[in-house]
Amino acid sequence: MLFLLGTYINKKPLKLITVKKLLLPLLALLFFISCEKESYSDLQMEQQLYDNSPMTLRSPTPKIDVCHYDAENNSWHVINISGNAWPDHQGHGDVRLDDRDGDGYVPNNACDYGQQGDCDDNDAAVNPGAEEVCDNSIDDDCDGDVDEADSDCSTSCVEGEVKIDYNGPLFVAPSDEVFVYTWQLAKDACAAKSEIDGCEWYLPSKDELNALYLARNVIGGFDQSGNYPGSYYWSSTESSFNNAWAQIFGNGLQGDANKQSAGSCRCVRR
Ligand SMILES: [Ca+2]
Ligand SMILES: [Ca+2]
Ligand SMILES: [Ca+2]
Ligand SMILES: [Ca+2]
Repeated sequence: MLFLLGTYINKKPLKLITVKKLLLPLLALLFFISCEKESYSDLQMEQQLYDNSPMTLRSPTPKIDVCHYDAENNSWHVINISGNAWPDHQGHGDVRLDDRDGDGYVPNNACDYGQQGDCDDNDAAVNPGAEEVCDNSIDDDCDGDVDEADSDCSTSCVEGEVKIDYNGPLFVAPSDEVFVYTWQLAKDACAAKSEIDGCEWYLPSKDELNALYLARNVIGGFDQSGNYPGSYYWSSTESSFNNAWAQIFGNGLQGDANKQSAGSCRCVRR
């Protein structure tokens, strides 16, 4: 650089304006070299610090957000602390907000922080976006209602349906289907009923049908005259290729009947 500068000075008379023109790029160059050296030495220092640092510095404890009470201002604020510091904060009644179970929801908090409402931040299956499971004694969707008390577990598919207990809850339609049917059409009638209300109705099995007969006065609406075909109820249980089981609701007798004969149909669901 100095050599080039010397050559330039020899060829032309040195004027003040020329010196200015030369001085500025020269200073810029020196500044650039100086910054480069500084950054390099910073890097070296950081590298040394990293190499000599204890394990905790190399793998820092994850930071967590906590909702912290500021007594001076009587207000709550989110502060970001080291996970190690959490035990010290517990005594302050702080609320943790780091979504421990990773389900996307944090607990309700006075800081109005994040997607709130996680009533169990140790169980990713429990949060406001979950579906209520109706038999686990847990408020899965965090709406304050557990299992059957939750309207999501409402068991009503049609008005007046009756729940009886036969190998668990068995729900019975409140009335017979409107016609008498051959066996296949009786099965179809329950399938069609499901299409209408979205509930999974089906023609009861032979044993389920007998449970209906035993509870006939609680359920109501059966033809108990004993007359064919209205008092003959189809079950879904086949006895042969051509026959299926039916039950007479006049006397409770079960017998197999030709699938082409007529009978009443009472749909059930689980
Ligand atoms: Ca959570
Ligand atoms: Ca949860
Ligand atoms: Ca539940
Ligand atoms: Ca619930």
